[in-house]
Amino acid sequence: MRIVHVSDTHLGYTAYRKVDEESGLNQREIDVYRAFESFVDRTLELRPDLILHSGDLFDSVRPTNRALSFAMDQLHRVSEAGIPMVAIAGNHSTPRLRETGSVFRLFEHIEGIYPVYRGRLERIEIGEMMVTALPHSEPEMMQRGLEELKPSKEFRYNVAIMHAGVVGLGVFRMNEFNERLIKSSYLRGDFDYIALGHYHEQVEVGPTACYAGSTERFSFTEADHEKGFLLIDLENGRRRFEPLEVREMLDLGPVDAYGKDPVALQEEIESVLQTDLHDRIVRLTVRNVSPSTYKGLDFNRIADLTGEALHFERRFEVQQEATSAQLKDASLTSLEQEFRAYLSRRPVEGVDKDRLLDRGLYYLERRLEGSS
Ligand SMILES: [Mn+2]
Repeated sequence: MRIVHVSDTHLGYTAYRKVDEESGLNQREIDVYRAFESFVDRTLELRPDLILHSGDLFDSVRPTNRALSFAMDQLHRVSEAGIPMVAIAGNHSTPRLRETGSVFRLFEHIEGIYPVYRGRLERIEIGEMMVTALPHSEPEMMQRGLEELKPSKEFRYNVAIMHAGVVGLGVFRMNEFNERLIKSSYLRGDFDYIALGHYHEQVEVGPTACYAGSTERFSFTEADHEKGFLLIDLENGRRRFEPLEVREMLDLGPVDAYGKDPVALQEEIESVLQTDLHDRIVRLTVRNVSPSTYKGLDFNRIADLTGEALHFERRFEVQQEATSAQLKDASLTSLEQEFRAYLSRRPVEGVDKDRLLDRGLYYLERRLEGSS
């Protein structure tokens, strides 16, 4: 009995300005589709008995028609090959408001595809195997699901599938608004396998529990990750990582500018950029830059040197008197953190600050869901 475990495919994701010349579409959107298609190609060769997709199939609650029809085509390929697939909803594909409805409903009409998206634990029997699936759910339903999570003695094989961060000896989370976190003690060793989704790096987190990681790189924190999916043999517990070829991402630096004049710093930056950047996604971080050194840098030259990259962003941390602030291309750690920090600095009169924080986060989350 062999299963393929894949996760966090984020179909419909777009980033940067580069457009694919052939299709006229955003290059990263195409990259993400290609990674998924290669996963399906490879899986059809491997012919496992079951595919588990542990969440965030789509990047947003309301995928575009293009992302949706792409997913439909690929799931039909899987269905026609006669390989059953259980796919659970993750936090990126679960509407906060029930009435929004889930796009996963459409997959119920594809033979052999079992979408799990109703915000509660469900059990699916596939031959000799029981799949216990816990999709992204409201916290109390998540908790209830965790308490009901046990293998069934009546089945020869028992696997579980969940979408959440895990906290225990290690912490595996994405720091997103609506993520759910579960204690590692719930990752019972008496399941033959527990397929986890949400955390984007492939990692083992329990005796039989693994994150498959995402199929593409979605942020610079993933620059060094290998991307792919897992093949698990339930007879002997062996797991094999199947890599997917995806676009390279380079997180260069940090270069420390402390005490350097513009000429010296420029030289060091240029030497760091002496690497193959062609078609890659590149970021350069330079720390402790004084305002006068910053003004003396040759940014046109830096732009020339990085012109071949698919995307280049520079993160210069320029010192301002006692503090240091980021200039240009500063990416917010997370909107939530920004908002929390902002509120904590502001005096608020007449309303309860915690309530205000709650409401603010609620609206931010809804806004994020509305965007695609
Ligand atoms: Mn997720």
